Amino acid sequence: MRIGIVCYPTFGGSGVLATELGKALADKGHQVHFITYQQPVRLNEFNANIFYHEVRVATYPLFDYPPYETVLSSTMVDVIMNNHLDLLHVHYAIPHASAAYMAKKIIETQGRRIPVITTLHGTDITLVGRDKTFAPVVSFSINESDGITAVSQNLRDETYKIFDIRKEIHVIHNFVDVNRFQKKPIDAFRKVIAPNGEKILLHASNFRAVKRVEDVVRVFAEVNKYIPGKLLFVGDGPDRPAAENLCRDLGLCDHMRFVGKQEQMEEILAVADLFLLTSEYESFGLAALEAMAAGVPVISTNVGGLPEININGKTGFLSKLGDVADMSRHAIEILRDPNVLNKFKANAAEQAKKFDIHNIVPQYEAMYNQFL
Ligand code: GMT
Repeated sequence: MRIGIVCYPTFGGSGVLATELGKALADKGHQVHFITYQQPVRLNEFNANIFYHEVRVATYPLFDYPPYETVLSSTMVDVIMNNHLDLLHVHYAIPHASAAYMAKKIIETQGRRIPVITTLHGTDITLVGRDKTFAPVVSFSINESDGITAVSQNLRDETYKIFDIRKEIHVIHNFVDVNRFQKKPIDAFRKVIAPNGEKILLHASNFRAVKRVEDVVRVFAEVNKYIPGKLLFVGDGPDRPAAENLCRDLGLCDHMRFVGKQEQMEEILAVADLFLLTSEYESFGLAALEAMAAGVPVISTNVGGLPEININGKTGFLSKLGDVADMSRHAIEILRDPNVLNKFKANAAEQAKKFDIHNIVPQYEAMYNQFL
């Protein structure tokens, strides 16, 4: 098939998932055309079946707000027509689903039809999408998509609750290439982070308010009273200064490192002992799944789709939102006994296999075939 993939090119989960899907489809012999405003961060190796089309918005003195969505639709039309695409798969509803609707209508005037699949990722529904400044367009463009997928059962249910969706939403869980995350820890790297054999705790996100990164710091502060530890923060975003301030207030800066945006998550996860995810909402929690694939147990909140991947008392623990005491207690329970830690590590790695790339990508292919 010739497939167009529209996504955000950044480190956010939807962009990562869309890029990994495109790469996997290309490996299976499909021709994949990425359409976005920047080379996606995980699109970092050459593949003869992968093409990248940049959406370039021209500036003009009249435009206080450059019309990205218009240019995106025009680029979609151009790529569909000139590369004879069979199907368009858009990730994250805003503004990709409405831009795809416009492109689809334009090419219909030229006698071409193309199915549009929209994958809902999370905040496009539960946070941004439900805001009344977006909601009518989001709802309309989801209903106008030929196929709709959600990355968890929870997100599917939330979408039906929030919008009047009259079509079937198929759940296709996010996936991970388990093989890629089974890296041996680099001893020298571990020694730099934890020179005295401290346990390494990890958080990776875009540091948005929804992640509650200050709770991560508080959990670590509590754990560190009983178990010598180091906390690695991967990623960047608006709440990073708040996390840094809190670590200064608590006198913990020597125990924490903010390593910024990183592409080689598998190398970092290979040295980690525990992953912390304290979010207010996660439709799925791809970062947690990547941790589990690397054999890292997860301490998380019990929100959204997280209970669909993190099994309480087995692959980690689930706590109520904001319950720092409970999360700390569970983290200590896992970390204090090497036998317990090893059991949780093995369980986490085993659970991740259910979401392996080889099990999930065929579900997308089956869906494409259904709409072609
Ligand atoms: O807000 C984010 O964390 C980024 C966002 C995105 O779309 O880039 O992530 C969402 O999609 C990911 C991939 O499907 C999910 O794993 C995340 O749970 C989801 N984030 C939220 O629901 C907050």
